[in-house]
Amino acid sequence: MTDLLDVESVPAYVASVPSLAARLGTITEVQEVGDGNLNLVFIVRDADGVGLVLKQSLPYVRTDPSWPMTRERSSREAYVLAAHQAIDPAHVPGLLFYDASQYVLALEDLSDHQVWRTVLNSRTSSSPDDALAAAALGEYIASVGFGTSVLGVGSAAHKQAVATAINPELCEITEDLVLTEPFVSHEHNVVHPSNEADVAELAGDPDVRHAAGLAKLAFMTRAESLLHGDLHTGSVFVRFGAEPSVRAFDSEFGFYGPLGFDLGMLWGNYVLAAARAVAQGQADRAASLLDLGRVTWDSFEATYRRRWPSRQDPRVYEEVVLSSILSQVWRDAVTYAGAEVARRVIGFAKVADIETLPEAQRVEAARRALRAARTLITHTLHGGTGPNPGVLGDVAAAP
Ligand code: SR1
Ligand code: MG
Repeated sequence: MTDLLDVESVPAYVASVPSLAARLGTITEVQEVGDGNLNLVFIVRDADGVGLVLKQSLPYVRTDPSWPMTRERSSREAYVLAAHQAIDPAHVPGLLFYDASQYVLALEDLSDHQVWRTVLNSRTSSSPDDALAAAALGEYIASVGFGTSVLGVGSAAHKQAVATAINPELCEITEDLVLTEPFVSHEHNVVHPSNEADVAELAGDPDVRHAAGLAKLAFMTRAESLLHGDLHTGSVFVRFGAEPSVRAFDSEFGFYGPLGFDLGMLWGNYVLAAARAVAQGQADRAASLLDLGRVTWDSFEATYRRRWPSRQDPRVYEEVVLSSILSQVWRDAVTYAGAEVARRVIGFAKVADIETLPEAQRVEAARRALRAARTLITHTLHGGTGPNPGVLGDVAAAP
């Protein structure tokens, strides 16, 4: 029997878990701060300001309660978080405790951080802080991508982990929302009437559906690394200043998939932020947002190359294999970036980058984003080779 937590019941819940109760004095503050599509999130603090976060999955989609959703996603998030924490603790929140019977994760309190998307959307000029975050995420993606792959753990451990970490229900959401629905007619697809022709241009391009189909197959079949699975700028906490910190949270969509997926999700969100900036008349800032793609790639590649000498079975994994892996990751990432842009403009889970703009700017940002999406999705199919770290800037500069 599970009970949904609320601000009144949280103190009793904490008291019932000795390891959590020991962390806090008398609880003086409980706030529900969940603003995502899926879960309840509480920040709990004592009189000294010591805090922790409780995250509990609901049995349905928070933003659409008629849509049932497995609560086992909490176990998957706990698994991914623990695995990523073991490899790259600096870039994820600490997992303090997991309660499988109540679907509750207790997490490190990061309320001195902000959600990166919120920070990006509030800026009016570019900031070197964003490059810092982009580089940290490249490091994270490469560290956990390499560290959970066959190259990092070897054949038997990888096979076992792939089996343990299956996440069919949440993968199906991504297969539908990211890799199918934006390219077909679907009730989830809603755009401003002035953008309908832009959507028709994208969805009417047979190369877009061809590339999306291949990307979907790869997502469903290529169990390379334990991914975060939903690495958009709203899944990243940042703290800038004297003690910078960048943490990828909300890994409930995690599973073993193509490594380029996490990179592509992030790149797609840089494009969305840039589309917003252009529509706001901030062309220079848009260019620096697109350059974050290069920053993340450079840091990803450098980190991956640093880890490469520790690979399992170097008998056949020679340097030439490293180059091929990096090219494959890059090609996958470009396609997934395009799919992410398209679905955030067209589909069920839209983003504040576009949605909070005044109407005329919103239409312009959506139009630019959809054009970029089309170019990105078809880039590899049209012969685009890589790694080309500047691809996002190239796409934006295309006529
Ligand atoms: C029904 S879930 C919709 C979206 O929210 C999550 O954050 C994922 O991005 C998912 O695609
Ligand atoms: Mg999320």
